[in-house]
Amino acid sequence: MKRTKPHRLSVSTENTTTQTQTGQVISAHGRHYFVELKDSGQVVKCFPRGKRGGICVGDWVDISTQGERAAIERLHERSNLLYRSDEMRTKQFAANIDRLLIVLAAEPMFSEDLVGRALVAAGTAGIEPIILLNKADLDSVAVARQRLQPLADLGVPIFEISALDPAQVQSQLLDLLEDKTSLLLGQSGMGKSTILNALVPDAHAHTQEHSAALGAGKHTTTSTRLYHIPNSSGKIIDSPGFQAFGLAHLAAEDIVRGFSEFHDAIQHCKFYNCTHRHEPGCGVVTALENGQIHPDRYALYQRLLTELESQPKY
Ligand SMILES: Nc1nc2c(ncn2[C@@H]2O[C@H](COP(=O)(O)OP(=O)(O)O)[C@@H](O)[C@H]2O)c(=O)[nH]1
Ligand SMILES: [Mg+2]
Ligand SMILES: [Zn+2]
Repeated sequence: MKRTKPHRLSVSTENTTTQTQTGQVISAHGRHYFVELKDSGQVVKCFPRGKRGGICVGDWVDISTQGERAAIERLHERSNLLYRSDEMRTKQFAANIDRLLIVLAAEPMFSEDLVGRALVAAGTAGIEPIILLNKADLDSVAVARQRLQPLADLGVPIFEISALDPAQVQSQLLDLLEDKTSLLLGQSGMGKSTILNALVPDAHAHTQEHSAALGAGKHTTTSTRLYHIPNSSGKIIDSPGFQAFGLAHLAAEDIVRGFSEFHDAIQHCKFYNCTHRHEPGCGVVTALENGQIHPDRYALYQRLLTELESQPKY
């Protein structure tokens, strides 16, 4: 669909045709975005038309280009959106994701609380989670493996990898990533950028080691970015680390849904509106007492509900 616009003095008269094209947002930088065009693969710097916030990496958009200028005109409907909310602010991780790759390591030791939250967020957004237990070359991996046992028991797939061995990472992960868009998520220092480098050698993602070698001090990924995996139809998104993972945007029912091990137990609750805390005849509390629900998971559930209740109401 082509439309001719009247010439304006400030614009080059060579190209005044407005073109509308579809593309995917591959990185977001506050005011502007980089969009990869679906047809040509060309990457275009775009500004949102007007005050349209909320566009994030992974989004499909229609853009219009006129000469050198490109504007995002329309945001396509998303299949999902992964985000967190902390202290009244929401932070979007990425949209249209098939897989959440939760990257963990024993050095520094990962936080079980944050992993639990990421799993709840994935569950409620309908995104399949996979845990990548990285730095498997270190002896300390045994401690991490043990701490992950409750999640392994729940059926969350766990892959042990060493990102320092790219050939091994490729043989373990490439099949899994084929045809999918996967998001690398985890605390900083767990090895996300190193895994990305193993899968996308020309991503040149700055790892901390890289910069340390250059004497530039620690460098951490500061923005989210989508990459194509070479010789694969898979896409992978690297993201900055996070220290908090608030879920206050979720309703209590969403939180419950994020705990798959509660599902059967809930069938036995006496009250239909049971919050699974102090109600008599609660199936979840019974399952906890019988050792069918792990106490750490139940404690996380209680923390999430308490946080939800302490949110200001509008
Ligand atoms: N021993 C070991 N170190 C790793 C491994 N993967 C990453 N690292 C190191 O861990 C540090 C943090 O890695 P980085 O990829 O920047 O983590 P990110 O913050 O999650 O992106 C760097 O010094 C990496 O060299 C691994 O599999 N084994
Ligand atoms: Mg990084
Ligand atoms: Zn209950």
